[in-house]
Amino acid sequence: MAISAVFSSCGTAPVTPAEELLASLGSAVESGKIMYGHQDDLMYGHSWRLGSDASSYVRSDVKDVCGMYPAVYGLDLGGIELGDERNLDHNLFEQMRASAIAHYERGGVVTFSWHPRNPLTGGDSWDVSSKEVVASVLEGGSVHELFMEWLSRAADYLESFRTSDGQAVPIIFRPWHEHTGSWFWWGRDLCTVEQYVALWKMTYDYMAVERGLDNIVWSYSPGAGGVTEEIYMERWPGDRMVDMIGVDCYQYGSSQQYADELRNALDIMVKVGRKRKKLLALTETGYEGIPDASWWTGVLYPAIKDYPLAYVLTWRNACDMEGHFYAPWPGQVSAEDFRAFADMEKIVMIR
Ligand code: BMA
Repeated sequence: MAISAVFSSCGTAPVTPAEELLASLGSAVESGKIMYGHQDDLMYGHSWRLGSDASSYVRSDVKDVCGMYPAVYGLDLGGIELGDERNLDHNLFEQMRASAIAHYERGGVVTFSWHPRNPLTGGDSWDVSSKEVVASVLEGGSVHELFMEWLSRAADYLESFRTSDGQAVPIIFRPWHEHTGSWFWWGRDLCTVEQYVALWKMTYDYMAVERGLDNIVWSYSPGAGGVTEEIYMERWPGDRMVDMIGVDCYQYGSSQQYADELRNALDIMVKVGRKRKKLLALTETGYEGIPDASWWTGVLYPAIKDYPLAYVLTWRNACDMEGHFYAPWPGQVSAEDFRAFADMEKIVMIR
């Protein structure tokens, strides 16, 4: 199913680029569509990486398999905070921007996660050696000034996404994700509820209010593991600072375990989304290495099809890590099944 038919009408009268995106996502959800997304799709694939000459951004493992691009293109800001030329997965920031604009101009949607360094220890996002990190970036903390500089670099970058005629590209931004787990420095055991909420508020106030970035759709995405409605909402930043809600959920064990965990999370999101009037998405998912040849139509699709999801995004196809991929490539065991998934009436891809 190709996207053009879906994105023709907007419900209310949106004013900002972010509101326009929310309105079109909302009408797609109302018509029962779910967009398919893939992280880093245009940057590299299972056995290739963009060179310096790749100006047209046409290569994609997903397209090589089914002839269509994912409708949602995920990217990560990690590294922007230090002004790096490349992000944590070796993508040139400049190429990320150019490919995201190309994707938007094809009719697609762009989303960013952020795995920033640890501002207190100098380690990475996964450095959980100190429980003082969130406290230290908040106002009055020892690295507050440094962290505000990090936020300003991220804001500069997100602000720079413009089409050739100067139109701002809307971006679904998903900061401080999987915070119900404790593997990132902003995770559940690493800061208090108040500190997490203050971190979100500081990020939002700086980017949305002080800098006035009106192209950002704010997305909240806890992890699925052991989540209850109470845990899902424990660190809720507030209705004003969240536009969409999601969940990150991967298959590690059996398909049944995955489907159960996913449905549990999606049921919670349906309740929360209804109450707070927020759109829903499966913000990260996948089965590493996709060893199940019918995973797409046999496991993922049945688990999501009855939920009003704006999109489902599978994680990246690393070209430099053996077996670390979440979308098929030509010849991969689930490629044929993925084609059937991509052709489903409900599933939205772009050409
Ligand atoms: C993780 C892995 C890492 C990667 C990180 C950020 O899930 O894929 O290799 O660096 O996401 O993209």
